[in-house]
Amino acid sequence: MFNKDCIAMLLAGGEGKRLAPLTSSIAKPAVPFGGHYRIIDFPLSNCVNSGIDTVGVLTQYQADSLHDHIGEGEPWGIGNTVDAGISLLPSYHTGNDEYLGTADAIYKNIDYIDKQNPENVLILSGDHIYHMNYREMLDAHIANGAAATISVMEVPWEEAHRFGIMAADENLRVTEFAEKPAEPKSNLASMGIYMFKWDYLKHHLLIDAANEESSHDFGKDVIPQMLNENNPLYVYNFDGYWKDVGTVKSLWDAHMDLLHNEENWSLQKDHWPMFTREWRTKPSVYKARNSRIEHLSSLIHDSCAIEGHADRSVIFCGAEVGKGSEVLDSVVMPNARIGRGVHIERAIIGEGAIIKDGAIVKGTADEIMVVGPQEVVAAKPAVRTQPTRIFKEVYEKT
Ligand code: ADQ
Ligand code: ADP
Repeated sequence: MFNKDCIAMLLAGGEGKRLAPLTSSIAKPAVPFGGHYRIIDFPLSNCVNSGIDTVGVLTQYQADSLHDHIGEGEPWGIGNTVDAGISLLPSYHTGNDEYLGTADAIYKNIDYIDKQNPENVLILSGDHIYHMNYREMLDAHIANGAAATISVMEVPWEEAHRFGIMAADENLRVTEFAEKPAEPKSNLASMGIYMFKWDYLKHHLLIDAANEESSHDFGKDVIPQMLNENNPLYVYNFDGYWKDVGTVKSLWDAHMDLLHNEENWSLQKDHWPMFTREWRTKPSVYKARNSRIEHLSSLIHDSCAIEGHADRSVIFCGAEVGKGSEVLDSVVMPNARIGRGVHIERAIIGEGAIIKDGAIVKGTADEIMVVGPQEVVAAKPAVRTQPTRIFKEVYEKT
C-alpha cells in the first residue's frame, strides 16, 4: 500500500453551458486559453509545480476531448507509473452511469483514493486560471490541524453572488458559509479549491451519499454539512491572480488580463512552467508579412500567419488573419482562419472557425460575440447580431 501526504482530484465533468457555443463539442476544461494552452493545463501544471505526483481527473461531459488532451499524461512529466501519474476517471468507468454532482463524483471514486492511501486529498476545479503552490496550502492545513481548508480570496462585490461566500475569525477558522447567496454579506469568496483530511472527507461523503435530499455538491451540501457540525474548517488566503472562467465574459476578461499584466500576472514565469500537449497546426508560410501588429498590446503565437492588423488581442497558434483585416479587443483561437477585409471586435473566435472575406463580427459594450469552433461566418448578412444557431440557419439557406 502506498502512503502519500497529498493527492489531487480534479473535477472536470461539468457541462459549461454558460460558455456555449465554445463547449458545444468539448468539455469546459478543454477550452483553449492564452495562445496555446487549454484551461485544464493550469491546475495540472500547478500540481506538477507543487510536487503533487498523483492526480485523478474526473470527466463526464464530452470526456473524449479531455482524454485526447491528457492521454498518458506525458506532457506533464508525471505519466502513469505504478504508484503515480494522471489517471482519467470518467463516470462510465465507475459502473454508475453519471456523476450527479461534484461530491458524488468523488464519492464514486473512493476506491481509487483508498488505493493511493493519502493523508490529504486536494479537490480542484477544471475551470480556473491561476498559478498556485498547493504545498503552501497543505502546510497551512497541517499547521492549523484542520479537517478541511478552503482557499479564498476577495472578489469584486458585483460578482460575489456567483461564488460560495465565507466569513472567518481572526484565527482563520470558518464561521459562515453561503453558496451563491442572492445578497452576499461579504466578498470573501471560496475558490472551490479544498484540502481535506481523507478519512474526514470519506466519512462525510458516505453521509452525503445516504442523504436523499442532497444534490451531492461540495458547495451546496457537503461544506454546509461540515460547518453545521462545528468541525475545524479553515480558510487559506490566496493573494495571487485567480479567475473562474465559467462564462464567456470572464473568459474574455481573463485574456485581456494577460495583455494588461494585471497584478504581475504572466504565463511566462521561469519558476512556474506551464505544461501542455502541443496543438497540431500547419507551418505558416507567410508569417506576419505586411502585417501591422501592435506587439505591446497583443499576444500573438509564433505560428500565426498575420497579414492584417491586430490590436489588444490574443491570437492563438495556427491562426490566420488575411490582408486588410482588423482584429480588435478579441480572442482568436487555434487554427481559426480569418479572410481578407474582415472586421473583428470584442469577440471570441472559436478553434478552427472560418470567417469569410468582408465579414463583420462585432460584440457590444455589454456582450462579447462568440463564433463557435469550426463555424463558418460569411459576409452576408453583413453584420452578425443573431445568436449562433439562428445565424447558421439563415446562412445555410442563402
Ligand atoms: P461552481 O463554479 O458553480 O461553484 P461547478 O461548476 O458546479 O462549481 O463545479 C466545479 C467544477 O466541477 C468544474 O470544473 C466542473 O467542470 C466540475 N463538475 C461539475 N459537475 C461535475 C460532475 N457532475 N462531475 C464531475 N465534475 C463536475 C464552485 C463552488 C463555489 C465556489 C466556486 C469557485 O461551489 O462555492 O465559489 O466553485 O469557482
Ligand atoms: P454551467 O454552470 O456553465 O452550465 P458547470 O460546469 O458549472 O457549467 O455545470 C453546472 C452544474 O450542472 C454543475 O453544478 C454540475 O453539477 C451540473 N452538471 C453539469 N454537467 C452535468 C452532467 N453531465 N451530469 C450531471 N450534472 C451535471
